[in-house]
Amino acid sequence: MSSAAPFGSPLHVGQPNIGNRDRFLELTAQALDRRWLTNDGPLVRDLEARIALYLGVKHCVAVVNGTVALEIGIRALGMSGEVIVPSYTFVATAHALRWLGLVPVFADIDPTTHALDPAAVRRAITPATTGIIGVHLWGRPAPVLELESVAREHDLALMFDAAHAFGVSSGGRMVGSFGDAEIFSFHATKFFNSIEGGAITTDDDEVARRARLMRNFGFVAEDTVVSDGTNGKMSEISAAMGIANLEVVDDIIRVNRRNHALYTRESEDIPGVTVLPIADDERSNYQYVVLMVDESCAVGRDEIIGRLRENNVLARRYFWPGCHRMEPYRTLDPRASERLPETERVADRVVVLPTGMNVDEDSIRRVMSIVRESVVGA
Ligand code: T4K
Repeated sequence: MSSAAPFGSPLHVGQPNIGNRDRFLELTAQALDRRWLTNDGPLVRDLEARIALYLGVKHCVAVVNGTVALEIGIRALGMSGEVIVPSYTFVATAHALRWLGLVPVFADIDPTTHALDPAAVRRAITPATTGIIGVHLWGRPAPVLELESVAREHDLALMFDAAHAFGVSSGGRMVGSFGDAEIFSFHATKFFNSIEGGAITTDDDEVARRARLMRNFGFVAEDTVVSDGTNGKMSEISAAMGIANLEVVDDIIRVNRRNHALYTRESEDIPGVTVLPIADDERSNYQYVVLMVDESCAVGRDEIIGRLRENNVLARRYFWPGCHRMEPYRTLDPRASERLPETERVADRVVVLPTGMNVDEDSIRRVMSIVRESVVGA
């Protein structure tokens, strides 16, 4: 236990940001009155238009969650055979490929950005490679320009998993229109949420057309099916939450940014730990506060997590141990670790701390005093 009182109720990573409750209830009542609850309803269309405008991208196709967005995006881009992905990501990135019968090929990350290392991507290309999926992990943009060059040189499709990167820019341009398509998750734990939800965004008319068809079983008319498809439809209730949250997105950024800055300041006198920095010259959502525990730190990452948990702070080890050490990938490629030294090193050092609208400055000071005591008192 820390000398400060433990938190009375658990402080979670991922507690949802709930913007304007009254607006959500008003939009939900409208949907109920209309008796139009899903399948390309007016709230979904409104949300899509607002997101496209916010991100400066031509098309936004809203879907039921980020995983289905990945699956539809992969199909809409015509990926097949092998696709290069980081292992250091949420397992959905790899699972979406495997679920569709493709082979995720894991490439190593850059230890400073935690994103795919373009040189490792080049090394992983084989004659069976058809695509690359980069991940903007923690809302920090992947090296978009370098990955676009690799994709162009080798004639590969390029998609970005932007599940963490709603409201983030790279080189002054909003994430959403890089590569051939990008996908988002609007899961409850995300910076911007629609309870469950996601989207495929693209500037490519043909990719958007395919994604729209696939979202609704390939229907173009009441009894005419023209392509493969699935049920990826977002409900009107999710869209109501999305619109209500989008209207206050800048307030959420302000709180997250304040929290990130305070965590950073509080970490400065603790030897061996650092809060992963976010570039000041770009827009960010500051949704992930990632504490890196150096090899020089007096205690290990898991001891810090353990001490936080004893005090009711439910910090997370995202995305330990890396997809390549999870099934079925571990069994399929037991030697993958040899190619992924940076992934392994980073996965062993990360602690994700609670933030969001529900986390105030006093809580942050208390969280960091628990970290301080566990390091300095060791
Ligand atoms: N790509 C990437 C890079 C992703 O990170 C994700 C999802 C995806 C793709 C796929 O998108 P989706 O298909 O999920 O839309 C969570 C989320 O389930 C997952 O959406 C997210 N990434 C991942 C990073 O985190 P878990 O296993 O940690 O979820 P869960 O439900 O345990 O929630 C985490 C914490 O949040 C809990 O400790 C408690 C808190 N929480 C959660 C919910 C749902 C709440 O306080 N209230 C809530 O309503 O995976």
